[in-house]
This record gives sequence, structure tokens and C-alpha cells, in this order.
Amino acid sequence: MKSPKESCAGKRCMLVTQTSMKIIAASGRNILFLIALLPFVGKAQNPIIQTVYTADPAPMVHNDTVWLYTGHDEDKSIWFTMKEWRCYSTTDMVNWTDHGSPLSLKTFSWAGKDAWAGQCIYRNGKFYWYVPMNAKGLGMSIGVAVSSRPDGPFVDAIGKPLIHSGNGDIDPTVFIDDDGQAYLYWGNPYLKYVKLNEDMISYSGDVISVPLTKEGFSVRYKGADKRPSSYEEGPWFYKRKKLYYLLYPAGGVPEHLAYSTSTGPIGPWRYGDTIMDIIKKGGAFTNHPGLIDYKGKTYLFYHNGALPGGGGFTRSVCVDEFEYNADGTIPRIQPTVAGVHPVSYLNPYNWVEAETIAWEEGVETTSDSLTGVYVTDIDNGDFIKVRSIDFKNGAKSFDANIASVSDGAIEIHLDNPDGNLIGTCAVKNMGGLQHWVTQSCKVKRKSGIHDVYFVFKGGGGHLFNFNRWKFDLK
Ligand code: FUB
Repeated sequence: MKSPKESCAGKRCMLVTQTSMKIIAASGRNILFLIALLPFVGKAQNPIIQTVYTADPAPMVHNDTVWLYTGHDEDKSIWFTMKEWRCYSTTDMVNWTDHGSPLSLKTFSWAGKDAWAGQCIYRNGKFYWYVPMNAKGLGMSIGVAVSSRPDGPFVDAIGKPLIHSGNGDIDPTVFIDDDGQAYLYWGNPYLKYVKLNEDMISYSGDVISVPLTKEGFSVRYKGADKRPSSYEEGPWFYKRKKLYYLLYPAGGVPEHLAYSTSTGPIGPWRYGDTIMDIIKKGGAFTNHPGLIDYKGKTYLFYHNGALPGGGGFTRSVCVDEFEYNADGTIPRIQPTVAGVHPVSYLNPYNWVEAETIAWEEGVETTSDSLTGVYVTDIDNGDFIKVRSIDFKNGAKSFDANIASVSDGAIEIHLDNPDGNLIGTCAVKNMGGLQHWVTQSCKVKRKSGIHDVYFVFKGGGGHLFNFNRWKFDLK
């Protein structure tokens, strides 16, 4: 994200929470604005990505890891201006590792614009990512990309759209049933599905339109004269026990989230209820569901417009936990600022990618073919929070792999940005932002579980790039 002073994702978060607050407070103006920013000052964990605007979350559990695929709203967008999709992962639900953009419009020779909401799934050793985009001369269509790794890179699997059935072929959701049959649902204003073949890159039979009845999808509160039901777009299809669920943005715009269920994969559908109301404070006029079970808990992913500079076209992915009711119905889920609890602790004695972040203020991420993804655009006062680190008996030293153009330091604080300072690690000027060197320092021994804040210090301008770090027991 290269407009640091002008949008929140990344740099402006820092500006509004630190610098601007001081300025605003000092001037005694605009108290309401100050109050609106307060959620970002304390223990906010939603939105879960702050370096760029992200939208349309599609989580996937593979082996031990949650992979999160998202869209990317461009800074200062005044439409759904989206050129690429992005990928993140976690094993603790609070620290998210940025894997950059393994798929973009450039992957598809036939794509024009609109890299909108997709979903990725694993089958037979490969990952299939279904994504909608505006195909040159055709309109919205759904493509399929494939990779042997969840973080890509992905390639166009068939060199043409997999689905083009009308003007509303957006928002594909994919699910493989217990008998091996895979289904792809999608659409706005219609809801359609096909049965995918086992190769996952073709389908058999017709494209089927789902009847959008009152019984199946309730009625709209807005624009009911134009559309038959509450269903809007963005379906999320899965099965739990013996019941099939479709979650979707509903109602008209602004959207809330609702769901329907069926005893079979192709309906008939029975309307359930609203699962998340229209988000009034910090919401976007769209919302978009994605749901997983992970380490014994159930999580709903969605998006809002709550980062500074955010809104309807500059959205951010969030996650909250919920429990099903005993009868399998879904309760009303409250969007929270605090987000979710860690489900495991981070081991600081193995190398950790610097782009593994619970919260950050001021930094950006970027990537190149040599180093992969790394943290960049680090200025004096910026920080990265990494949550729930298990120091066990206590670290004695710290290593950081850094490329620096300036003398500076990394202050290591525990539990908040100006909490217990366990070390100030000098960063020497290595004379180049691609000249990677591991620099080490002693830290005060500290045991137990802590959030760690890496607070960057130095003169003016960009200080260094940060690739990875670890603590040592000796
Ligand atoms: O992100 C672009 C569009 O906005 C998606 O395709 C819809 O689901 C809505 O979130």
C-alpha cells in the first residue's frame, strides 16, 4: 500500500491513533472524532488485517492451519475497485501471516477488472480457487485457479471462464459433500449452482437456478418490488451434521447476514434467520460471510468499514466466534472490536515471519521473489503487536533479520506499546533496503505468556525492512 499518509490501512492507523489524537486533544476540537477512534487504541483485534483494506473473507482449514483468502479494496476507492486477491494464515486465530497476493487479474488472460469475492478449496493434492471477475467483452464470469500450495502461486486452470451464465455470475462458494460430489453455488441477483466434476475444473449437467421463494429466503425489506427475496449475493455453502447451510448477505442494501438450511445439497431451502444485523457503527453497506470450525470453535468471518479511511469500498475483514444453538440454528452474532481469543501460543524460539501480525500501526508489507513477503515502510514510532507469545522459562536474546538504511532501534515491550521494556535492539545502517543481515541483542529475561510490541525507533523517513525474528534461550 503506497499512499501511507492518505489511507488507514497501514500508515494512517498510526496517524489517527497516535499523532492525530495528540493534535486533536491538544487543540481541544472535535471530541466526537476522538471518541470514534478509541477502539483502535486499546485492545482492538478487529479488523484482523490493518496493512491493506481486505474484503470478502473466505477461510479454509487445511491440516493444522487456517488459510484466509480475501479481496483487496484499493485505497480511496469509490467503487469495488479490486485488482488482486490476497492470502493470510494463522494457527492461533490472532496472529495473521501475510502471504501477499498469490492471485490477481493478471493471472487470467481473459480478465478485465473486478477481482471480487472467491473461495478456495483443497482436493486430491491441489488447491482450487474460484473467483469472479469481469471478463473482457463478456461481463461477470467465474474462473478457477489452481496451485499445489495453499499460498500459491496460482495459475489459471482452464484458460477461460468456468461459468458464464448471465450478468450476475459473482461470489462463488464451493463445497465437497461426504459422497465426493462437489457443488459450486454463486450469484447476484440470482442464486445458481452446478455439480463440479472430480477434476474441480469442469462440471456436468445444467446450471440450475435456485427458486428464491419466501419460504427459502424470506422477503426483502428494501426493493421488494424489484427482487423476490431477501437473498442478495455472497453465498457460503457448508454442511454441519446432516444439515446443509447457506449463509448470505441479505435484505437489500445495506446488507445484513442471514441463512437458510436444507436436508439436501440442492434444496429445497428453508429460511433460518438473520445471523448478523446491519453493522451500524463502522459498517460497510455490504457484508460477506465465511465460516469455519477450528480447534473446537466456530468462527464467522465478515467485513466492515471500520479502519480509518474505511467505508463501503474500503472494507476490512473481521472474525468473531459463536456457538450453534442445541438444535443447529445459528444465533444472532454480534460484531466485536475485541475479536477472538488465541487458541494456541506462539513459539518465539523458531524464526517468525515479521509479517505475522496481530495488530500494527504504521507499517506496510511488500514482497519480492528473493525474500518473499516482508515488513516495510517502517518509520519512527510505528509498531507491530504479536499476541500470546509463550516465553516459557525466559528469553535471553533476540535476533532480527533486517535490511537497513538508517541507524535505529527496535524496542521490545510487553503487553502494550509502552509496557515493560525488555530490550532495545540497536539496528545498524547496513546501507541498503535489500541488504539483509541478522542483528542480535540481549533482552531482560522474562517468562510466561505475553503480547509483544516491536516499537521502531530512529530518525526521519523509512528506517528499515524487517523480514523475520526470533528469541533465544541463551
Ligand atoms: O467485493 C465486491 C463485491 O462486494 C462482492 O462480490 C460482493 O459479495 C460484495 O461484498
